[in-house]
Amino acid sequence: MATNRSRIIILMATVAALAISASATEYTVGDAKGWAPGVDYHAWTFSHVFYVGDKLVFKYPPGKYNVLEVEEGGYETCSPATSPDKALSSGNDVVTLTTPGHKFFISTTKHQGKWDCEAGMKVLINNVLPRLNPGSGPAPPSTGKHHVVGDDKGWTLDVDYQAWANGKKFTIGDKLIFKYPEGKHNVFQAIDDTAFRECIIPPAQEALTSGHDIITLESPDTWFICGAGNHCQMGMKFFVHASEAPSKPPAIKGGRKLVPTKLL
Ligand SMILES: [Cu+2]
Repeated sequence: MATNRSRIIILMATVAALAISASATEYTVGDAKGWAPGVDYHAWTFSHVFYVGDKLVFKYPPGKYNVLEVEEGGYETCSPATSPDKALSSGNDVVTLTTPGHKFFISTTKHQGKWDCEAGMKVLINNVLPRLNPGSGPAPPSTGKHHVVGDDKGWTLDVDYQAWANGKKFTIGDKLIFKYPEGKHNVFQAIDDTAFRECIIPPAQEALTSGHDIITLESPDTWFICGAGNHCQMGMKFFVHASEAPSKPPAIKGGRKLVPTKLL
């Protein structure tokens, strides 16, 4: 009896642990390279989508560098507004992403007369997304899956996006995330199949241009094209067919700090 009960408790604990690991992901910043000068953190973040509740682990020789969350300005200029003594410096620093939006981290240390931040020890976590299934904490309601267009290749030339899209299942309410170096590409929704086929670019003000554009699928058929140069003719275009969500999802609440979801 006692054994049975303890087995059940162990089982429940295991299930709980699995549920937690499925809902939050832990990322080692820079993967095997860790937190160090000269690592391309932009490339590292590019292939990830971060959600509220995920953890970042900064690994480095203890005391050599540190980790300080800063505002965008501090990230751009490598000059923290907050006092550097708030920095983490254990060499194995874990930061939980607790709110949606952009997060900026830098090292405020200096080696051989040079700021490590200026040597590349800065990372921008672009647009942390609200968690899809509210677990612990007051996660705002959200629906649908997130799809990074082109997966780790992002939005660029020389990818067969139609093949990419054909291999996925889309539901109305899902979000597409277009990642690309700002200024190189953009994202338009073509008005119909003809405009899509003929690469008719809508008016410029309808473009999404942030380099991290998020579009919510709101209708069964959506056509996406890049309006830069002749990228559309070169194949930066795809068509998505989205099925109705099985049960009507709650309307997406306004006022959330997501990048504009749709321009029509
Ligand atoms: Cu393009």
